[in-house]
Amino acid sequence: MQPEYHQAITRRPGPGIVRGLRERDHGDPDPTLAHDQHEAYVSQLKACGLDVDILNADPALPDNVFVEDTAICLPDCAVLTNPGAPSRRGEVASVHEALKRYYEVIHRITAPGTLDGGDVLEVGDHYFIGLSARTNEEGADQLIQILNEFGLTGSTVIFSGFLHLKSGVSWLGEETLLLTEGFGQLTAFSSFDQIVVPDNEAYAANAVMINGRVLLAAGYPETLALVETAGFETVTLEMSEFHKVDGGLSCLSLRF
Ligand code: CIR
Repeated sequence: MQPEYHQAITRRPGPGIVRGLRERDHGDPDPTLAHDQHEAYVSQLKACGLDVDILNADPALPDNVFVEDTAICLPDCAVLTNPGAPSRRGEVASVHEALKRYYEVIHRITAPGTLDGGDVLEVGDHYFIGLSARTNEEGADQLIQILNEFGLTGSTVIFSGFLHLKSGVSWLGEETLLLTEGFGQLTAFSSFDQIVVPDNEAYAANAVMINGRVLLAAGYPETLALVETAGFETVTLEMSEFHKVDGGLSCLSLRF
């Protein structure tokens, strides 16, 4: 199955990005460079045929550029998340306002359930939900119930070593996953065609496939070669400033 996307929602990075959450310190992101990298990202979304709704940054919410974590966009309904990091819960309200422009039906994950969009991997009609420091069983169960209401299915995946499930695995359409070696060994992904990124390029496992084109982080030549050899059209984007606060390509947009 090859989905068709028409719309994206993104949010400009603000000066607050310097205070973004991170698991390890690689230095603060430079807001000006982050702004330029984000503009290039938005241009690519447009080049892939998407209309892009760009929300303004809220300086009080350091991580709000990572809109992917605040909602799951299904074909017939959107689901607002309850992000696992308390400092990120304030991001949901403005994404809700934006989603009302596109969805009549909007559901919500509620406490004690927590769920980050970065833990939800769409593979056609099935959604893999990573259980992480941000997404708990209760949040995953609530999402699976909503998926089932709309004729879709979901299942949980236990993993370690990454912030979010999609930090280590991306769906490239049909039966193909781009993923780290460790994720490739998870039973959930054993039946897929796997493009395995080398360990020293693990960050490149977070990619975005939009309408036949694969967006990859720049600076990971072996992964780029593997994806191209598998027959995909690719585009690379500089992601250095988002990487410093644990963000990848998928985190920067909601696509539907
Ligand atoms: C956070 O820790 O929540 C942000 N600094 C990074 C979020 C990245 N989002 C994603 O992987 N979906």
